[in-house]
Amino acid sequence: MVLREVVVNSEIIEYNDISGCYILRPWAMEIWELLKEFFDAEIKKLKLKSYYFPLFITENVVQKKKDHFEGFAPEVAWVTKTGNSELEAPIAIRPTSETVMYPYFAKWIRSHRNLPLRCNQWCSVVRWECSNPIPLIRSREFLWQEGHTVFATKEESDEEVLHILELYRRIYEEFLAVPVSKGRKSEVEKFAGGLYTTSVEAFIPNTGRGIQAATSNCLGQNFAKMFEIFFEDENDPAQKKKEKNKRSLVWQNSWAYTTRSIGVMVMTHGDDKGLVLPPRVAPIQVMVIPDPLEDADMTAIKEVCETIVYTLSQAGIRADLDARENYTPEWKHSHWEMKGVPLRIEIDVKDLANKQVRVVRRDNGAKVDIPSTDLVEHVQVLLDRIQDSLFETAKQKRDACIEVVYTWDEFTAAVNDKKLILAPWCDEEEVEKDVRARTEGDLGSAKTLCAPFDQPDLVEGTVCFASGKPAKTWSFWGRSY
Ligand code: 87F
Repeated sequence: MVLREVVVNSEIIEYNDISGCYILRPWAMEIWELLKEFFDAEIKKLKLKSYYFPLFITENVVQKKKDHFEGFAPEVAWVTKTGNSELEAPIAIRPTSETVMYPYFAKWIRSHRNLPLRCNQWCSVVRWECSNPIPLIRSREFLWQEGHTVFATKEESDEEVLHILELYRRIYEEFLAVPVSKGRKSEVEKFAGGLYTTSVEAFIPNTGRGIQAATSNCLGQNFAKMFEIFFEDENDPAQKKKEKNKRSLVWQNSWAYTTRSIGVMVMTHGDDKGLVLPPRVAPIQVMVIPDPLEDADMTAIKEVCETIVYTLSQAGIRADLDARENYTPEWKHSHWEMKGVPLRIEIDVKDLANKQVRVVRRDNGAKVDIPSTDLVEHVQVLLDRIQDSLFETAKQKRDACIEVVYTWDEFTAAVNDKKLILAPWCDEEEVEKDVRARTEGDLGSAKTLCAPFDQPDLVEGTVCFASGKPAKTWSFWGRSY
């Protein structure tokens, strides 16, 4: 089933009358909240504090910081009117919050005692994309967390970039069961305002496209210069003596992941029956469905079902009962399959008599009868197995798409084959631009995804597949979302 159908049929989203805008239904919001619970707890260990900055940006800030918005300008949405009157100056809706936050960072930071400053906010942002919208993957408004941190030294900043990137890897691999590669973005693909950008990159075998799953940027001191964010440095002897104009520029990071993560998970695991949810992010992990055969003692069956849900819930498993009488068990089976619930428990009179239940896995359809007495243990084991198996399967499929190429001909053939390409290259901006131009077509052009941190050996004398110059790094290439 294609993404557009799965997300609607499984009640993840509903389409809205504005193109590129979607209603996130509880099935999406509960997944988002589970991810948020993990991520928030982790960043609080890193002493991140919650903030909320306004949605609106004044025009003069946008104008003043043109360089930062350059290239992004066509995507910025503006409010120009209230009621019937035109605003004196239009107000932008945040596409990201650097320009909203950093003037206040400049105000709040005076000395080394104000550092580090660590700020995170959960909010939505608006980017008025004109290319074809895709639910959760490319929408005009989306939810994210944006972390913005300020340090006295580059070392602290570098260390945090990688720590956050590892949290993003865990969100994808340990929660969403989606394999990702950590790496560094090329000069063309990095956040232009920053020093360097790291990312986790996923790949969708069915469509043969790479997708940026989250980014963690080291901004260096570029924004500090633009927004005049200085501090008095105790380690600088000149500053200790309070000499004028001897303040230091701060070092900054910014990082984000978005509701796109849910879209990547849906595309990775979905099948012909609909959504397949990894247990760790499934709002309901086990759905109990009574099977009322003729003449069955429904009261007894229901009681057992309720006890099961209670017992599983007490053990910390997210379980629920579908006791609706106006739907058949068959209808319920396909409904909860469509919604991707990892395990279904079926109970009929025979099971009741045998003191057992039938457990059915969503991911592979396997059915097992389990004695009611050791249910919790069995369910726990099954949920863990499903989680692992979804990741392993996705990883095998992704790895099967990786193609190592050395020459331009191999490269273009692999692009046409929708591969995730790993190629030696010279790491030059002009060469990447040239590759883009030469591969431009209806499906878009080939770009770098990242230079993976996990580098194969680069044998002395290896040349760039595109320019023939000495290769400096291995890089992932492919068409992307
Ligand atoms: C669209 C319109 C205006 C992306 C935009 O990576 C500005 C922008 O700055 C823009 N689209 N960006 C880059 C965002 C960079 C940065 N922001 C904070 C991140 C992480 C979170």
